[in-house]
Amino acid sequence: MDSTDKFLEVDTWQTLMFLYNAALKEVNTKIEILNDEFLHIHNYNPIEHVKSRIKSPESIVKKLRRHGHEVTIESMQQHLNDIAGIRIICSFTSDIYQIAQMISNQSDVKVLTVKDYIASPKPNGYKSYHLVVLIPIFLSDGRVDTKVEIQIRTIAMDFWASLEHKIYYKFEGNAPEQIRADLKDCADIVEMLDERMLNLNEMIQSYRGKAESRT
Ligand code: 0O2
Repeated sequence: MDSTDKFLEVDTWQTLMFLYNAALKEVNTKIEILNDEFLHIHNYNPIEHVKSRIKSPESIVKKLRRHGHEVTIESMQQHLNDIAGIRIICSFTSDIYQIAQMISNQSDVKVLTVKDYIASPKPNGYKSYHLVVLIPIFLSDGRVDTKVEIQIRTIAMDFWASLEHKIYYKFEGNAPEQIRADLKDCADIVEMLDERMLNLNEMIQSYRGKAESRT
């Protein structure tokens, strides 16, 4: 590769990262508005917090290699959906589906894929709802549709996933059987906890409804 090619590659990389960052800003704003609207109408905040990130070059290379793909910018654009990623953390499982629906219904959002690891958890116990969407970015000379992966999960699911992620990397994907079994047990506890918290919240809502109808 001569120096002109290298320059062009750096330029392409910088343009792409600019687009992914712009797409994250767009999605973050959409989520903030939806949350504010929900608060305004239902007097309730479904989103606990939102995290967004651009995948690091190191993780991009690792993921391309893990899937047996060429390590090039074109290959990254073609094969990776989660270079720009947003994670929405909600209180209850029911919030997840509502938020996913509200995002998908927006006319400028095109849903490319949906993976519902809540209805069908991964064998290790991982639960989360993943959407890959295309977001239009309007530049001075036109529109560029850019991919963003949106992960939606409860606080409890997020707690489990962050510990599992650390363990996965610590053991390079080969954690001892006992640790994997314990993690799966914890995933079952997380599921039970989410169910109980949801039931508790429904009970609280019905008490509140009864109290309001009396006044
Ligand atoms: P990172 O470091 O979080 O960016 P993949 O399954 O990842 O090989 P794909 O098509 O991207 O391929 O699938 P998927 O299932 O939608 O997963 C994308 C992301 O979801 C992952 O990105 C993780 O963030 C998260 N994820 C998926 N499965 C698991 C899991 O078993 N445990 C945890 N903790 N997170 C998971 P990366 O690039 O793998 O990781």
